[in-house]
Amino acid sequence: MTAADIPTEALRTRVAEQLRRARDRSVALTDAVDDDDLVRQHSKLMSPLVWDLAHIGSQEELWLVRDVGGRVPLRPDIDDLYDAFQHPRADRPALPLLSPAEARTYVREVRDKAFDVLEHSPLDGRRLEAGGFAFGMIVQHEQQHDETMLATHQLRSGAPVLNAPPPPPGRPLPAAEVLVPEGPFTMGTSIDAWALDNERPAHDVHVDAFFIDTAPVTNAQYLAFVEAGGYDDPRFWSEEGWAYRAKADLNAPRFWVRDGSGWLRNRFGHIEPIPPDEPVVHVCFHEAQAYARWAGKRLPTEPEWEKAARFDPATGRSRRFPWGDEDPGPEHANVGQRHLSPAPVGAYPDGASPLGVHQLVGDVWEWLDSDFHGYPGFEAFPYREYSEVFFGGDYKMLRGGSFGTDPVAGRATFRNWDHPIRRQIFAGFRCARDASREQSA
Ligand code: AVJ
Ligand code: FE
Repeated sequence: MTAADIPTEALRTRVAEQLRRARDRSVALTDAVDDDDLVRQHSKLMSPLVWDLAHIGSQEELWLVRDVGGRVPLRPDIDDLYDAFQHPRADRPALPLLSPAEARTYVREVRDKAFDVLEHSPLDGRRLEAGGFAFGMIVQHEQQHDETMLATHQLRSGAPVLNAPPPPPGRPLPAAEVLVPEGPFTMGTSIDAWALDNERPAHDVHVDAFFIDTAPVTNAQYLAFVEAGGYDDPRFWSEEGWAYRAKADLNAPRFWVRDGSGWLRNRFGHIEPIPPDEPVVHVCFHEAQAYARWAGKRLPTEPEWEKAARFDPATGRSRRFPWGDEDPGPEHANVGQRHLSPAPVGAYPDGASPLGVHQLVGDVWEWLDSDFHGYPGFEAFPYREYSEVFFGGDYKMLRGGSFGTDPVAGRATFRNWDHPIRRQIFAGFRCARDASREQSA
């Protein structure tokens, strides 16, 4: 949806639906475990689930109830506890957090007020309200934390508690890679009403011709790298990657479990065979880069990825999604936690880009060889701590969303970033290579 095109009452209905959908997911992710599991830290990398829940409410109170609504604060006393910049994740379990029951009551009370604010907002006028931006931002914030909570579930030990049907079957793809022609394309957006500050403004970027894989690297392909001794050969690793590989003793993707001479995986508590045709997931940037070098390729850059995902050579336009401008249906992409794993390669022929690149959106976030910076003309909005404070930091870009990313935060302009050593996120990658030699030949 480009919310700007929608009449106000339809937009209000749309916002309400999106708020409800996000909350249903947050409730499902937190009701799936007992109170003890909600307050426990399952990994130093993650917050206790009950922190995420109350933090979702806290951001909603800040932006919708107080700022948009101009209402009196519900709980000004807890602002600091749920400010992500005040307390690193590792410290959060020791804070005097709201109990699970208190957190549930709090997010419900905030939501009741937010719905009242929605009823009265013109969804127009000031920039925060135009096109329902603040509501869209808060929906995306909740869905992003839901994906984070899903990653916490993956880190949790004990019996499985989440269920979903398996993804659709894969199919052979006509080609392993395609040529993306040289030339400019429009990167980012200035018209998508719910696009966040770091996706703006739209601007032309020249991209040299390059080849990009039509699918993400699969478990079978990655296993070949593991078995070929890729983890033991410094030629394939950057200096920084090699040092981290040694320090963290990396030898396979996270959640792969040794089984005699082979491997199984732990997926949300299920120990199971590793499906060969699914995109590999839970690798860090350094592992992705080492694989690409071993394969004689490289990771795409962020402009390359976005051009492959959005550029329509027939019209020269950039699309919202690889398949067009409409939001993903179940035939387009593996998103929204409909399934609890990536789908095998070729499972979404209707989701391919005009150039024939598959599964750019959904399945796994894709590591890219680009750092996080603002686009030319970037303006922090509505707060510097969403994007700007991370510019120039030790981050690599990720694009396309995973099986755990809701489509509301999964458009092809959406930018994600993380430290190059992180493996708990649902991240994989695809490879690219220069086309310059072929072009001039
Ligand atoms: C955009 C996914 C990197 O989780 O750190 C959540 C999203 N920002 N609350 C994160 C976010 C504030 C952010 N990422
Ligand atoms: Fe947050």
